[in-house]
Amino acid sequence: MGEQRRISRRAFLKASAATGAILAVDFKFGMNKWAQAEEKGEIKKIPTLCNGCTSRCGIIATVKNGRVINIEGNPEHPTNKGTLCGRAYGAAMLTYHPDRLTGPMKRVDNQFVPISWEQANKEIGDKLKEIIGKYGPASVMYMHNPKDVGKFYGGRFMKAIGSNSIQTHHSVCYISRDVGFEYTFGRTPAADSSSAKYMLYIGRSVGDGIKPSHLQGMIKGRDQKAKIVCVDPRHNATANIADEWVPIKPGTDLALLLAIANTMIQNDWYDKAFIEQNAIGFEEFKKEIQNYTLDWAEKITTIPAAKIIEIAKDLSAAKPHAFIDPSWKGAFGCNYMNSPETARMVGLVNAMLGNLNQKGGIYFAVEPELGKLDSTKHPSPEKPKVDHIDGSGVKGQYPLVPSSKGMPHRTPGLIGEGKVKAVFINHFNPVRNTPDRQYNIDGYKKAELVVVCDIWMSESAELAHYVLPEPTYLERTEIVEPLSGKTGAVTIRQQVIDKVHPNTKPFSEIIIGIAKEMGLGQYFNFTIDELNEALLKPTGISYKELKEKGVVKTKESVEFGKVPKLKTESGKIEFYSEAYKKAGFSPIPVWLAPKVEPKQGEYRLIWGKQNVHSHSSTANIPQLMQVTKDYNLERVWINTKKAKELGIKDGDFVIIENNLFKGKIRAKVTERIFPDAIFLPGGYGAFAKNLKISNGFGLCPNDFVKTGTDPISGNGLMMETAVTVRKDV
Ligand SMILES: Nc1nc2c(c(=O)[nH]1)N[C@H]1C(S)=C(S)[C@@H](COP(=O)(O)OP(=O)(O)OC[C@H]3O[C@@H](n4cnc5c(=O)[nH]c(N)nc54)[C@H](O)[C@@H]3O)O[C@H]1N2
Ligand SMILES: Nc1nc2c(c(=O)[nH]1)N[C@H]1C(S)=C(S)[C@@H](COP(=O)(O)OP(=O)(O)OC[C@H]3O[C@@H](n4cnc5c(=O)[nH]c(N)nc54)[C@H](O)[C@@H]3O)O[C@H]1N2
Ligand code: SF4
Ligand SMILES: [Mo]
Repeated sequence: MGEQRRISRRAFLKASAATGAILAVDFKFGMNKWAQAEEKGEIKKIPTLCNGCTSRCGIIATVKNGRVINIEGNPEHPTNKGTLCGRAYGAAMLTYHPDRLTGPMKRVDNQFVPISWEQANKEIGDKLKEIIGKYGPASVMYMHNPKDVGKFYGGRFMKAIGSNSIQTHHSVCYISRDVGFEYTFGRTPAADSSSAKYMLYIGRSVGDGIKPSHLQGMIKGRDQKAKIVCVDPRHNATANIADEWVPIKPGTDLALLLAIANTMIQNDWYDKAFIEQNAIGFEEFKKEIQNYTLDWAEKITTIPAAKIIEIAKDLSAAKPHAFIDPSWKGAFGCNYMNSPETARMVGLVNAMLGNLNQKGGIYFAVEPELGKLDSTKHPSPEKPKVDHIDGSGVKGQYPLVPSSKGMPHRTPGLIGEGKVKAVFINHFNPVRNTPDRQYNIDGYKKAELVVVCDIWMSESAELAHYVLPEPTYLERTEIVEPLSGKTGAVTIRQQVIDKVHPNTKPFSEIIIGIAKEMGLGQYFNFTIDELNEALLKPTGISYKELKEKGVVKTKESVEFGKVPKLKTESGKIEFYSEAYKKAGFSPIPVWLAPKVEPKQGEYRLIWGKQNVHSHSSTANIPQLMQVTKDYNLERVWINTKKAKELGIKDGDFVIIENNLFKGKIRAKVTERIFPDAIFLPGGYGAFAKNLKISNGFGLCPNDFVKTGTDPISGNGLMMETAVTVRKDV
């Protein structure tokens, strides 16, 4: 034992004296009895849903003496089947985090001062009425993390005030993917990885961008000898499991897919009968696709022609038990000008495999239809008649962008143009999580009213006029949610402990408070329990049972082997889209280059998830931040050869710069990244001063990206940027 750790006789006596003092205290206050009572406290196990990320896995919380002392995965929940990722444990610490907001606040002379809920509701309600009176309801924007409780209460409130201006995080997540699939199949499919023989993952890091069921399915498929190929500029966490990593130049997956389709057609490697029966526009597509030769694709993507042939051949040899994964954000979610077209091509190549609702192919998930409130007792507000102020779904503007999702990255610009006057932000941090810090700060500062509902002072909350605190997910009940999958189910997030900070309010109650103040209380004349009973009614499942189990299966299931009904305009798979044509875009997917082409000496900045963090918000959780520090996870990935040219060694500080931002960070020098790109993890670079652990740590890719929008799907072009890299001297 080292010298300092040896307890001296003097120290021991001192410690004994302190123990004596505690015993004396106990004699006076009965601490021992209290401790014994605590020890014997009843243990309760309550199922609910994790809030560590959007996957919302089922958890079972162990509660003792009013505190959550453990969480474990709910084995019955289809999203995670009993497993949890590390972030779930980090997220559970949020409830007891010292940075939490404890009551409503108002900004006065650039200081936040506590106010009462009555004052907050009255002032926000009055200001909203004034803004609606002066500028019309469309100038009020609601921005949120699109979960059912926020959709229901926020959506109903917006209807009640007559505004369609609703934005979700999709334009910085997966809007292009959904638009691409919408105009191909009428909806986004899922992959049946557990039964596949060949799986192609394009820009999907299954072990980093975690949804446990995706990872579980992929591993099951692999264990049954499926071949897994990962196309990514980076050797990501799918490549760790895959048989093969195929590096690609970022932003060029569309060229790869066009060439795969061409190869399949030229060699008759596609399912002709399936296409004849279920698709339209294939002849026109066939003509266009001839332009996309292997040599052409090799030059654009850097993938050798022979490898492209091999992928096309393997896919078709394993069809219909093969798929290209519908993916999430990485390659075609919201990153490049051509993302929606890449998504369309992913859909069409899958269609050529005839794999729709085939085992080991792609399938359309089923979900139970939930009930509604009785409208004779609970009047429903009418559908607003005004257009979405950001142009989503509006002819002549962004006709193909779903108006329920909108384009939140455009809001600061719309505030600048005087079109948006008030923003209500719930469970969303657009100031940090959309591109271009200064554009965001300048924009939100010009709004007449910014209200933010969060659990702590995010970057967006710092710019608010009013901050309204929610209790954390363990302290509130939300609405019953349908779960989609191979079979349907319903699930619920429910309160497992009393509020730690009694002056916080769940979002549902916050909305009701403001609505009442504005004279719209009639639209919210029900409790959340009454609403949940109504939602559950058609399923025949009792509210009590759902609360006991956390998740209950419903009767729907996917009919494998049968082509599902398609919800496109034509009712068929669309190789040729009339809707695209009407909107002024090519009805057949054609090659579209990325918007930015890095010049000599520049690098494309790509970025993505890490398995221990969610977006930019969990870095403020000390236990998760410690993992980052222990493993140097904040470093920027630079290719070994390039690093050598630049005189950069592993662990050196480097400067990353472009005309928007300059930042310093250590380098991770690795063979695992495409030479002309660098990779930053997306979880760092917080600048909100009250996020005391994450503030100022690491870099955020959004700082290097100029705000822009793709005209087809409205995506925020989050990887359309080039930077320079040099050694810090
Ligand atoms: N740990 C963790 N898990 C999460 C989340 C989280 O924040 N943290 N968030 C959840 C959410 S909301 C989402 S959207 C998903 C995202 O899940 P994913 O989409 O899988 O995650 P990303 O890391 O954004 O992107 C995946 C890969 O795309 C690659 N990529 C970038 N550009 C290109 C390109 O041009 N071509 C190709 N082929 N690949 C490219 C990146 O190198 C990265 O490896 O994760 C979900 N799960
Ligand atoms: N830098 C960076 N930007 C990103 C990403 C990234 O990984 N890094 N990912 C992109 C993707 S894929 C997506 S989906 C979006 C996600 O973007 P966001 O939806 O903004 O994601 P988060 O950062 O998880 O959470 C947003 C806010 O919700 C707050 N919050 C957490 N729990 C609660 C709660 O219980 N109630 C309330 N009211 N608020 C809560 C957090 O404190 C945070 O301020 O970001 C996109 N942009
Ligand atoms: S993937 Fe992890 S953080 Fe996300 S909901 Fe599931 S357990 Fe929680
Ligand atoms: Mo996302």
